[in-house]
Amino acid sequence: MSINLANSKKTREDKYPSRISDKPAIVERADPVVYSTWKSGSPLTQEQFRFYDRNGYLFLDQFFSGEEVADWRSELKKLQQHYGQREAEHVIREPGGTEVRSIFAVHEHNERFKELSANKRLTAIINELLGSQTYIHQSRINFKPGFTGKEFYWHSDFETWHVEDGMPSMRALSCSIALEDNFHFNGPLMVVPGSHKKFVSCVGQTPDDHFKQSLRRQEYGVPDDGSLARLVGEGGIETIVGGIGSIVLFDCNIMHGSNSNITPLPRSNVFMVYNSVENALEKPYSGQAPRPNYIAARG
Ligand code: 6CS
Ligand code: FE
Repeated sequence: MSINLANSKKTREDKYPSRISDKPAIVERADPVVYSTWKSGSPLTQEQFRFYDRNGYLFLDQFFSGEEVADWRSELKKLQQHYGQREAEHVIREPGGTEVRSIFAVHEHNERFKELSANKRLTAIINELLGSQTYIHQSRINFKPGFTGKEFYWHSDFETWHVEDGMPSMRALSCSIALEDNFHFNGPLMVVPGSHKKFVSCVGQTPDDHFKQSLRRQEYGVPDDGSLARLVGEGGIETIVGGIGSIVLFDCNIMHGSNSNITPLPRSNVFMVYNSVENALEKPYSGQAPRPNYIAARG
């Protein structure tokens, strides 16, 4: 169902058209999931490698030690304190509230998180899965504070990164690192295993400056009920729970979301998004202006 977009000199093929029709559609993924073949000596076991390819995510318990995480946890508290009273464009507040929901570009503004983004044990795994060197497309802390942390509705990150940031292919992944315990009851990440192999073309037209709304509560670029029900019917729903220091790698196109947190226990995670250097952002497929650099890094 790909369509050709006329732009400047040459037409550009859009393998994943979305938000161009009032009818949803589901198309097959046209890109590999993993971009290399497993060999002994890989930082992942063959079983882990296969699990990620098949399911679109991989949970690694206690990947970072308590000492490694201690620094990031104290940075987290300092940032939450600092921006509790101060506005900044890369700081997003909860919908209908003032609590800090997300802080973007932490790999740029904070030395400790910059080091984390370049962690060798982590990037060795990620570069193998993506089959190339990688760079940070986006980083953020999602605080999901106790009592007030609102949901992140179901979505494919790639649908947004393709339409609004011009990411050409599915050759990116997110790494979420638990900086607080992620229990089954305080709004942990939920994924639909296997959904990364299907692209849901969403309905509706992207509003201008959509990110000013979508990062608080996303209403465009989200799947229709029928498509979501079909994906869940095929793959079910897995809830990713894990203690501080555990990580989950998830493919750019896996359908995921998380519920509101009505417990006293915050579910604060730091997310690093790695994009292949072979998959640099182009012009947004929506035809609109690119989103700011703190959301989508452009070289
Ligand atoms: O628009 C984005 O890039 C962000 N939105 C969501 C819901 N997940 C990915 C990313 O943080
Ligand atoms: Fe997301």
